Amino acid sequence: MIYKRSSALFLEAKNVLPGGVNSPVRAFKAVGGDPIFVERAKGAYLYDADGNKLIDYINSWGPMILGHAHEAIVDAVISKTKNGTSFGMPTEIETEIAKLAVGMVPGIDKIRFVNSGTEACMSAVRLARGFTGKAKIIKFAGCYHGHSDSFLIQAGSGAATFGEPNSPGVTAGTAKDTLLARFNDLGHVAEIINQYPNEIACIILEPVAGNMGCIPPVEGFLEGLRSMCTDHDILLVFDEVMTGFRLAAGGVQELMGVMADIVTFGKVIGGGLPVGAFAARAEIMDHLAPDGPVYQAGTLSGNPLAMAAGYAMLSHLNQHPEVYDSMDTKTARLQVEFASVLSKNSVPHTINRVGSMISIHFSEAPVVNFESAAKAAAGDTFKKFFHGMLDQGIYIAPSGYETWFICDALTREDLDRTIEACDLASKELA
Ligand code: KE4
Repeated sequence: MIYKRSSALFLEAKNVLPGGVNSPVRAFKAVGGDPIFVERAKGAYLYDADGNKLIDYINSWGPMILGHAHEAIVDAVISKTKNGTSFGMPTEIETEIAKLAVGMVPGIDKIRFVNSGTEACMSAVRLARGFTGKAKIIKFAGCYHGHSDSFLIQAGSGAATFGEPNSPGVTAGTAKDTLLARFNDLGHVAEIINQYPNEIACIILEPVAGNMGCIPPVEGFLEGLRSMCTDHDILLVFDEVMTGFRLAAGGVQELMGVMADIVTFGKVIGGGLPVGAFAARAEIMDHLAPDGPVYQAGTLSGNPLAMAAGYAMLSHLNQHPEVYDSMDTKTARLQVEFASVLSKNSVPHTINRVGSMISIHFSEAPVVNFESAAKAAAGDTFKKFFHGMLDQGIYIAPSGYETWFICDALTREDLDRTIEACDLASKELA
């Protein structure tokens, strides 16, 4: 496939945008080559600056669960735009989407909307600290909660891709309050809690990790965290920015039956517009300004266009629960067929999947935490696989630390083509 115009656009972008992008992981640093500039998208397909048609397995890193330019969402945004785009005043649509989200997600009474997943997670941790009066947090190596200082300690996603888990600019003062645990290792968490009695405000995690590739919680892990938090007055924060409204209407809390104290959202909740959110029972949320002492604010929080897109998205998912079964079936087929072609081509691999989150780890060993994920992502295998798939018109995340994002617009033929591409691309890996 030809990418001449994308390369030219990238050259121009680099003159005025750091690294030519507005988010590092888009720059193809981990896989080499120039990033592809997209011109438009519809359903499961991207149309790039050179006129190539690609099957999209990023879907804007998760939000486009129904496929691109879904008419219900486009129509909602267009009609809302005609009445003005932002007021900095309360609007009814904010209450409508809040009621809908509270009805779909278990264990939450109130929700605060912000503009990104980072802002949601940053605010959730401030709220946990304000509510408990304690300073330290536990996060897990390889989990990514956005680029707020407290989280850039052994983060996943782009930070891991760059091999700079501890970002310059994060002070020692901040880092000392972030304690790092091994994902899927309850013993390690217990050790840390015993080391810092009565100092830990919350444990924050991706309940199904997606930023070190897809890594499910092992049996009992979430339940163990829940009981440790209850026993030690620590708030359990589920970062469901990626899993929320994707793995089930009620997210991982519904799917796995473990309840968090605070849940954060992003991606799907905004229907492709900039929306993040954090939610909890009223006792916790009422600690937020203006009623409570914990300050949090935002000029464009609850922006009417973003709320309209999010409301259209959540309404569709709420009225069409069959979307979840459909995506699960499609992703299960990819899992089975990928395993068969990778085995046929003697490529060492482990495929992790939960619902419509799936990733191929190029290692025989089970991938259960950041260390094992990093081993699988090391070397050039993923890079070769990425370009092998792209050459055949299949666009997956340009990093071995990401998950494939499935959308429900994928047809049987799209899946056939993806499997064929995986067969051809993996033949070059053995
Ligand atoms: P944003 O600030 O990027 O909206 O959300 C941060 C975030 C928080 N929590 C989880 C579980 C996330 O996955 C993310 C963001 N995900 C990455 C992709 N893995 C965003 C892609 C990017 O950085 O451009």
